[in-house]
Amino acid sequence: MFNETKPVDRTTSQPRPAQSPVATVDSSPETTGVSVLIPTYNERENITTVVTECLKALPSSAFELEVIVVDDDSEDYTWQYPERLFGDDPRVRVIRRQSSEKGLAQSITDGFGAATHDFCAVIDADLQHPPEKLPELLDALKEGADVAIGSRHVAGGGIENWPLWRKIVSRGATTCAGVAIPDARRISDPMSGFFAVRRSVIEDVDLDPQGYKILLEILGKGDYDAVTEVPYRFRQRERGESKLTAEEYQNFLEHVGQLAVASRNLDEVIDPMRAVRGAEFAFVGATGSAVNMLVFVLVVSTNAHFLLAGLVAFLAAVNWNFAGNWLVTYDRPSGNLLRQYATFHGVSVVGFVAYTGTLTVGAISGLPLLIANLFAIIAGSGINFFGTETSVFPTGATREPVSGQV
Ligand SMILES: Nc1nc2c(ncn2[C@@H]2O[C@H](COP(=O)(O)OP(=O)(O)OP(=O)(O)O)[C@@H](O)[C@H]2O)c(=O)[nH]1
Ligand SMILES: [Mg+2]
Repeated sequence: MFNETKPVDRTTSQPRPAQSPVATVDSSPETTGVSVLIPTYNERENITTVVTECLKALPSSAFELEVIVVDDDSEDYTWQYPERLFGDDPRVRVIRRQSSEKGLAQSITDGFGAATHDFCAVIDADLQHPPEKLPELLDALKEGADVAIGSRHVAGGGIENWPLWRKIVSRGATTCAGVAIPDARRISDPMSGFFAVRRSVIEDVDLDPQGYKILLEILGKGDYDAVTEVPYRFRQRERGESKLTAEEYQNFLEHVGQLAVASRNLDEVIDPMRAVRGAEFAFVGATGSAVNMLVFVLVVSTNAHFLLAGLVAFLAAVNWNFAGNWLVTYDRPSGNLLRQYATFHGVSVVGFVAYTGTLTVGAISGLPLLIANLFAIIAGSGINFFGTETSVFPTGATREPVSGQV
């Protein structure tokens, strides 16, 4: 009965039935080559245990193993511990990333580049993922799966002691991922950080994730057919701090936005990152229009001329939009804030002309004032976005658009 799990096609993923310990022992003589990647950031208290557990779970009798710790230059010197404690064990390697681009998913992407085996497994350092389940993930690959996912949401899987809000957020994120990435829809736990993958799945793929969710990047862009899910229980973090900040939630939404474009091959026409900024700009703009409307109504209620009300409302919205775009759309870009503020106002003048022109034409042609004002906002913000992309936060457009992309 065991090992009956046949990899199924890409559109459906099947949970792998719970295996008795006996069944996971690979009886075939040859060993399985596997690279285990562990992303670390300030995991001094956990790193020794997790490396030890991985070495124990994948003995040399059955596995040709390398454990690669990918550390983002932890302040607590996490990267030094494996070097000191496992320095003479050729199976253990440390990559100390000292680039400005910190990030879990980016680290794993670099880890894939350094890995030498055909099977690559990814496991967190804080022991929330059970190293003893690694052989089952690899068995699933040996049985033909291209991607083997440790799942909390199939029979036998689960999450220990998570507060309700995290369960709700995680479910919401899973739904988001399913909406954005068609291939993730039939996978019960696309948000998993515990998985194994055949190198061929990512070989010719330009992995460029943002934030935490490297598996989503692979599901959205990878070249795979069969996915198998292996149940596991996500344990509570015992030691060390969580690195899951609010910024990671924004990273997640931006990443999913990019994958929504890329997984539909729209990245041939639009730069996914620009599409995401466009959506964020529209979101900020939408809140800005609410500010605009509010101020417009307030000023109009003082019997001021509608053009004056429009001017005051527009300036209020411009300032709101500047703050919102600086904070959200362009992620607090470096550069001279005053220059950015002034240029944003300059760009908004052109938008304002379009705004006023549209409002005037709308009012004169008898459109209800509020509708005319709405059209004016759309005309204005449409111009503002490209003006902002090109001259206010040019860094936002650092990603050189490939020819033919907008
Ligand atoms: N290299 C690298 N690793 C990271 C980074 N952020 C987190 N990690 C590691 O990624 C793994 C998952 O991070 P956690 O903070 O545990 O995230 P989480 O499991 O969702 O959150 P908790 O349940 O609170 O632990 C851990 O091994 C972290 O050390 C980073 O920026 N760079
Ligand atoms: Mg954790």
